[in-house]
Amino acid sequence: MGVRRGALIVLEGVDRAGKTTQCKRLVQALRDSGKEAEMMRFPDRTTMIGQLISSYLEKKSNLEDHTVHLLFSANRWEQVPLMKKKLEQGISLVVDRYAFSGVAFTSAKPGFSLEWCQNPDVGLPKPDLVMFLQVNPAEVAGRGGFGDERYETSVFQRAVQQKFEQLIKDPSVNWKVIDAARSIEDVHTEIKTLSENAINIAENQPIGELWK
Ligand code: ADP
Ligand code: FDM
Repeated sequence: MGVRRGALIVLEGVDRAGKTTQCKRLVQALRDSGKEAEMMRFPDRTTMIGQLISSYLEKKSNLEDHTVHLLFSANRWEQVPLMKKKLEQGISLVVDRYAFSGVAFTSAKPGFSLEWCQNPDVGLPKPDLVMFLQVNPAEVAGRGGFGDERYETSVFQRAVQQKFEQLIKDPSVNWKVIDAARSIEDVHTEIKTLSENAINIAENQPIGELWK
């Protein structure tokens, strides 16, 4: 009997929704219950492509909008061999942002259709579960202000939020909307339960292909 594969679990949501906090808590909880789990995040700023993206986000360089979109996608594709290897070894991956951020952020810019934005990510490993941490901007104002990076303005974040709301309607993706305005602990409890279910289901299924 082969090793049961791990699950690909993604957390999405706007700035300060609690994605990073919850990814870390989830990995710890899964490990505590004897499951193998690792955290990943996109963009992965450590690679050569990631460094181009990081410099763009820090406003140290400018990149044409289509170009940077394709770099974000390439930054996911370059991790695919490693992701598949880990999943096949039985390690569940908990991922802070994925292709959905890619589409929501670029399509919030003028002149970009959802379809054009999705195309470069078609065929990526399909998440077994995507949790959207739902908050309204007024509720998270107390979690601190915006930083200085590109995209960190309330006007742009509202446009991004609307694009996420369109993406969530896609029934080909296993979306779960989480009320992320609750305490860290309450949000964690729900995320952990959903993730454990997804891990149990995924272990008997092949890895899917996103948007295909
Ligand atoms: P994101 O990764 O979505 O930008 P973070 O996890 O970095 O969000 O959280 C942003 C800030 O809000 C951090 O200071 C974090 O401690 C705090 N925070 C996260 N979740 C909650 C919550 N449920 N309630 C209150 N504060 C939170
Ligand atoms: N972002 C992230 C994109 O525009 N496209 C993508 O494909 C991804 C994964 O980059 F503003 C944006 C979203 C956010 C920034 O910030 C990354 P964090 O703080 O590293 O998540």
